[in-house]
Amino acid sequence: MLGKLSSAMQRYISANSCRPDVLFKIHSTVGEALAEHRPVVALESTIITHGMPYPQNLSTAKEVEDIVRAEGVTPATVAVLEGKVHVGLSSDELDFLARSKTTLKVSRRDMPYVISKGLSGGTTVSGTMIAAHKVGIPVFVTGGIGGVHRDGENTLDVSADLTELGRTPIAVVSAGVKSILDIGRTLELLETQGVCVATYGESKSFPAFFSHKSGYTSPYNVLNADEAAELIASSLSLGLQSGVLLAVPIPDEYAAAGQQIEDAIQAAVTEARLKGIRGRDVTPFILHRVNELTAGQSLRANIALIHNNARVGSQIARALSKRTH
Ligand code: PSU
Ligand code: MN
Repeated sequence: MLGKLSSAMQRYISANSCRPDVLFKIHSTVGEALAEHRPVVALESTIITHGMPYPQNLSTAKEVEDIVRAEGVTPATVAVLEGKVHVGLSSDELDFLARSKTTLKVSRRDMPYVISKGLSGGTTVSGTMIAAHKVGIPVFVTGGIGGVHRDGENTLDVSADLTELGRTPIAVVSAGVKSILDIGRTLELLETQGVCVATYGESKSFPAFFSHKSGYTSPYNVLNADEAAELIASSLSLGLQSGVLLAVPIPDEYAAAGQQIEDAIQAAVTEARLKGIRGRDVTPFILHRVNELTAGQSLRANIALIHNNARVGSQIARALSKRTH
């Protein structure tokens, strides 16, 4: 009986796993680009649903897609809509995500529930990496990844983004790690997970999202898109099954307001603790409070660095596509 059940289950799983028509909806522009081996960049959507306020979330999502297109690359924003993983969104779908107040934050652990219930949500870095990998997009651009939270050694609040980077072969382009997190411990855990971390540019200094320097260094640096592509190609050829993290420093002109943002982060982290904010709500709460406390300065810097990451990530995707096809 058990044998029968499990073989039926096996058939069910293999029939449904990754069937684009059942679990995935790939936008035609993305499907065509992939079929023709043209470069594609994956983009996340928790930043839209939980990372930025309306309407800047919507304008930023559209600007980022436009930047990617202007680089000759196809954008593939990932989200779960009514229980299907969408890879590439229409303008109406972006609009829905940006305005909705009920969408969930979808990380690896949330995927089964959200899909089984036909719900909708923005995918985090970990959720987006899973989708990008299933459909064959090797490069993914975001603002900042999750990490080990401050006091994480006691709370064990460690983002699933870090373990995802350890188990899914995707190159994530980000501006490093926000100093709402414990950057030193985050880098330690990335090492344990076998994630190849490199700063993009001439310095090995590991950027802290709003500033070039976190006080920590990356093990490596890559000078340009070609070197980054070479690094990613090597990781893929080795079949390591782990990810690569490329940390792109924020453009100089936006890196100024460091201390004010740092003070706001300190206040927001303390407030989150006093209010007993836990689990998936911690990061959105802190992002929201830091934006309020800096009168929008953190949001402006955030938008500028995502634009920059989109440009750099697209150039990397182009260089990688040339190498592999
Ligand atoms: N950091 C930001 N903006 C964001 C996020 C992180 O500056 O929007 C989002 C990303 O989607 C990231 C997620 O994957 O938060 C991490 O959440 P958590 O810390 O709960 O793992
Ligand atoms: Mn967490």
